[in-house]
Amino acid sequence: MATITTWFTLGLLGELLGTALLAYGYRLVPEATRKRYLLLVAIPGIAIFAYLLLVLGIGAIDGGGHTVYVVRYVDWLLTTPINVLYLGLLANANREAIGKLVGLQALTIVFGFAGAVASGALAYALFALGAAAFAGVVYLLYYDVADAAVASLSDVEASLYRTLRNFVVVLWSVYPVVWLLGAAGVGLMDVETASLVIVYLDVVTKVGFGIIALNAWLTIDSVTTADGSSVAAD
Ligand code: RET
Repeated sequence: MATITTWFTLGLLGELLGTALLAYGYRLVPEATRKRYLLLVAIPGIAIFAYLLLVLGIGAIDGGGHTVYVVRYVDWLLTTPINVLYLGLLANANREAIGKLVGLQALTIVFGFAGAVASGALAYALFALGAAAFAGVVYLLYYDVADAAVASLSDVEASLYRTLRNFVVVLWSVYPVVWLLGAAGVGLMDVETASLVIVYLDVVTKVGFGIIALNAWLTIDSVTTADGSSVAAD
């Protein structure tokens, strides 16, 4: 029978393959966007370590009657701010907007973790704070940062911004639902099912985000190379 370790092993393989694929793409994207592209490789790259620890059975603690996977939160604390940082940089948003975006996303994860180890009403209060911080992230991505994208980017690049932004908002919104249904919340979803869903989402959100960007840069590069104009720099 498949156990939780099976899901973690699949997650590890997914993140390994994804990182290798995205690393290969580094030499294919336009030179001016390469530095920023490294962020996309780092996102699944960091998760390799998190999944390695999970497979080895390291990084889980008891959160008052249920298991809390600390490494998972550490992974998210590092990678989700990097992910929104990439969106902010892509949109040429100002420092203030990028700072808020990264800070609020980090707070989302910190509050979610605190809620997972707390119990009773406090757990839900902390969850609500995390949800409020995440609402701030979504707001910025749809308004301030989106406005910056429209004002500074070509149509194809602004369209890439919107695709990546929608991908993030839709898929990331499943995480708080799993938190609520899982052991940290009402407990309708057992730990194994929640882990399966999260492993699947982790690989799709991290690797999928990078592949969409890679694919878009390859297209943008071939189009602009063909007509002789250049792509916006870093
Ligand atoms: C928590 C609980 C508190 C409220 C909210 C949450 C959102 C978590 C998110 C996680 C995204 C993780 C990703 C991982 C990729 O590997 C912390 C569950 C809103 C958005 C993208």
